[in-house]
Amino acid sequence: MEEKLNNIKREIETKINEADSLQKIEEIRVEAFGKKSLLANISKEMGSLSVEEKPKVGKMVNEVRQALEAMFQAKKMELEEKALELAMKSSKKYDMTLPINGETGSLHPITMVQRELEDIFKSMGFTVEDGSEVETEYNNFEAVNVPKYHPARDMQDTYWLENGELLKTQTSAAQNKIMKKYGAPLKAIFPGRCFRNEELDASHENTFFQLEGMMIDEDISVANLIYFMKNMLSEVFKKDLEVRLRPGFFPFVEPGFELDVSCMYCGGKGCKVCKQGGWIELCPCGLIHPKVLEMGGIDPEKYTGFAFGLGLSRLAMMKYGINDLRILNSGDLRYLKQLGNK
Ligand code: FA5
Repeated sequence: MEEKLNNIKREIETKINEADSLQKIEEIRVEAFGKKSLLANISKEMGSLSVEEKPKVGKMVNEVRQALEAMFQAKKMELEEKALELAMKSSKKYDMTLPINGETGSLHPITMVQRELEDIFKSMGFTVEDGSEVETEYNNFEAVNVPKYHPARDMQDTYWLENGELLKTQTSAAQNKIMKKYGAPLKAIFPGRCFRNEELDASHENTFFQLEGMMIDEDISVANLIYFMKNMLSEVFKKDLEVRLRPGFFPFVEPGFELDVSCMYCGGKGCKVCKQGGWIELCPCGLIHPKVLEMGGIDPEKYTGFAFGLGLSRLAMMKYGINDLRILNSGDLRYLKQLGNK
């Protein structure tokens, strides 16, 4: 058996050494290692060996296979390199020695702000979660305490799919899944693209980004919420911002708030971006409704938590001094190029 194995090894080695094309080496792979190969036959023949011989021969077969596979891989790489070199030499379009003389791209302003926020929240102990863009009606509405025919649905008219699912209107759609996945205590943010059938203007798009966050633990209060929100905003804008909290209604928080930032374009005097109001609505938030915790499998008697839904597109707008949100989705490189370099 040993001699037979050595003969096979020599035979395959010679073939690998002589292979001069990628096609040839592929044929050798099938012949040498395939199901009907000589090595496979030897393995089958081992069935007739004695109990003492079997492990010895088995070890030898493995060693030969490993040595041949290493040799095969090395040869394949060598042939691939040669083929690439040849292709480059024969192609007039490619000259690897030419200096790169093209424009390089940049990240989209929303991606840049999103990444910055992710870093800020990660540094405060939050994990970053993903959510899907297509959601069930249950996750988008019911699981956040917005049952069928609730008037809060009117503000979030969306695009429905034929299978009854929808394009998510809010990142809150991921709350239930995340609570069920991790339970309490929990500290997570989940950015994502949202869709609404909206009347478009300088601060409303039908496709926009939000970044949602949740913190659930024992004794979480509004003070924790304010602390994290202020910290995050002053990190993003590198200065202390004027913010205001006013009562806001969302069926999934109780109490609920609207966190507004003073308009950066007009300094609070009133312009088309802030709809003459002097403030930009940026981040609705509140303490998570006990019913929402319960639907997420978390005991509301033991745990409380806060949630916020930051308008990421609007934040990018403010950070980069864009006065019309629609620019972000326009794909207009004249704007995006300038913003990418900021
Ligand atoms: C919500 O979507 C709630 N899910 C937020 C929330 C989460 C509240 C957790 C409480 C707790 P709202 O519809 O207000 O709330 O949207 C949140 C933010 O998304 C807004 O403040 C705004 O900045 C942004 N936003 C909403 N609609 C649009 C739009 N059409 N275009 C651009 N940004 C939008």
